[in-house]
Amino acid sequence: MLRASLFLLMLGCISSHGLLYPHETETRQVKSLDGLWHFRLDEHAVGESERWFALPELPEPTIFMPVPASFNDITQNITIHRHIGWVWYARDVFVPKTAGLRWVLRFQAAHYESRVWVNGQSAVNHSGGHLPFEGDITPFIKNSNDVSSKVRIVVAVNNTLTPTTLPPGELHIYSSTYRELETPFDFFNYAGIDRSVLLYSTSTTYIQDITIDTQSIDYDAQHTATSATLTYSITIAGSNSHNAVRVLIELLDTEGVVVANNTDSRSVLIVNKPNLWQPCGMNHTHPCTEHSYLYTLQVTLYNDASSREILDIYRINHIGIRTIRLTDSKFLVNERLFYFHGANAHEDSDIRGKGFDNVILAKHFNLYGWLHGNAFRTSHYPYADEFYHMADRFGIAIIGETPAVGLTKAHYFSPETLAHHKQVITEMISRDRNHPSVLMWSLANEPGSGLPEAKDYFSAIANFTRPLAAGRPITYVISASHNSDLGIQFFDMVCINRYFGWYSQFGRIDQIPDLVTQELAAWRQRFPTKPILMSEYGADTVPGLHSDPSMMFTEEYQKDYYLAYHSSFDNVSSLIHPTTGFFVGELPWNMFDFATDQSTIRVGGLNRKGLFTRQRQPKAAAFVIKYRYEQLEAVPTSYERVP
Ligand code: GCB
Repeated sequence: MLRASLFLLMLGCISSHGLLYPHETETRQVKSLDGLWHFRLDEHAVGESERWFALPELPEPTIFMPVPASFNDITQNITIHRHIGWVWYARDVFVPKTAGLRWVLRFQAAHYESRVWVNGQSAVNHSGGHLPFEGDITPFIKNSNDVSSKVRIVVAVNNTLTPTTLPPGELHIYSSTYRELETPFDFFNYAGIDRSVLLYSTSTTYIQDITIDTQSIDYDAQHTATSATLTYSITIAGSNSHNAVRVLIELLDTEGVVVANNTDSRSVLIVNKPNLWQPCGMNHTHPCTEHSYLYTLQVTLYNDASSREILDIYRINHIGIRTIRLTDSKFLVNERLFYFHGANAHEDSDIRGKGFDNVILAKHFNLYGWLHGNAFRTSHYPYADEFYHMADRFGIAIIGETPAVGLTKAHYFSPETLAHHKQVITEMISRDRNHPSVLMWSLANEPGSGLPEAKDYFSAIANFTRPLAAGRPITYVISASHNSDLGIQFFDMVCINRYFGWYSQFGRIDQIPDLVTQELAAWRQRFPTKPILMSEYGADTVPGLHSDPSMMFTEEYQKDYYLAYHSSFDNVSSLIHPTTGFFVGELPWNMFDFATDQSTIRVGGLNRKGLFTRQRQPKAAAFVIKYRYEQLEAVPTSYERVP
């Protein structure tokens, strides 16, 4: 029921980043700028001094470049493939001029450093790939006598990584023709405008940000949810900072019925008999091919306390009611044990590189459904928003990871990197926190966490993130040994990547079970109150290569490799041993083969640890994992009461 008291929001006193997904509503238009843009390399870095942003056309030679896509694999030109430095994109667009609207130019991501000009004027700059950035371009739109006016958008993007970027990198200039970007991570540094570009409108006074979390769920004796309390906050921004507006917050079920509402900008919603969002692939939930329950949050902004004039409406259609709790040995979702069993991935595919594509997106989720895989880590950077939307829908758990991969040298743990890391964490959590599928934040992958510098660095990262974490546990993914890591003590869970039988004990599948058992026991002994997850394990496999007995790189070896790990996992699994187990999940490396730098261990420039090829066809091990996950799905789980 609508509350009687309507709170007036005074504008102008609230500031927040606001990375709401650009959805179309009654008050918002969204225009896609995806398509073919004019593109050229800037090999001598002269574009900015020659003011290419102010020219009617980019200087020749230009080519057509699809957006979104990484530029590297679109042509047969090796110079474009391995280009390091600036590239330029340009296109014109018609923006309808409408009084009372602001137009925002939004880049879902571009890698790495971006500068954007609109009609020759600097409109927005951003540092860092994998996360959106946007700018209000209304002031740059020319006045004309027509109802619409042409807008020229020019974008320069630079993929050079440095010791203070995330991920870090180092440019080595050996001669005028020989430059290499050292990338201390194992994936190709694809670049360009690799996610969609959108132009969207809002009213001049608008809903800037929304946060919503499940605070608590009450259950009856049969563990049926009787009520849930959600906390939310709404941020309003706009041109008229002295105006008073009011806001209506409504939660709608899948039938469109309002089940809770409020008129405070920051308050709670109480939902009776809520339908819970459930992660898929557990005995008590649903298969990963079926939908989880999602509500819609509708926020309506009215002009003032008395008028019914609507200024803005925004809807989030992926609200999941669920809680997360970690005990010393279990990962609980809705107070029931959750066991991560999926596979890690990369945003990577033929021709597109890291370019977003709905075809790849849909195939991704169809294959997780086929595999009975209920989780993935967004290794090693935040993925495109659309992955989170689909994961919410199917109940697939996400461990959201920052691009802090490759922090392997002491000088990378600098104050500059720390400041940027905090900025990235803020942007990632601001963008992704309302997705119920995000169950944990991973703040780095395989840092040099045994280096003395790592201790203070990760203490600072943990302290910074904890108040922002929106109810999720925090972690980072470890390659260091149990007795050398200095940072995980500040975090909630131990996630380890281990490659026994691949990067060590070559060909010795027989050694794997004991090594895994000892490894898990050693971490448990050091951190008896933190659950443990195997966040990577895997073996490169060339599809079609066979041998019996199995040899490294064959399909048989990959099968044997996985089977050798599983008995050791099961001995300490919290799923199989609810009272003594502490091992909460397994994520093979990798779901798909993916591109990386050329080297003697990367046949064809690919990391071939995929259960599937880069073209998304299964290798033999995919059937082993599918069979295992079907078995894991059948294990019944108990309900843990909050003490
Ligand atoms: C790892 C890294 C991952 C690599 C993988 C490998 O530990 O986290 O980025 O791709 O090993 O295959 O070497």
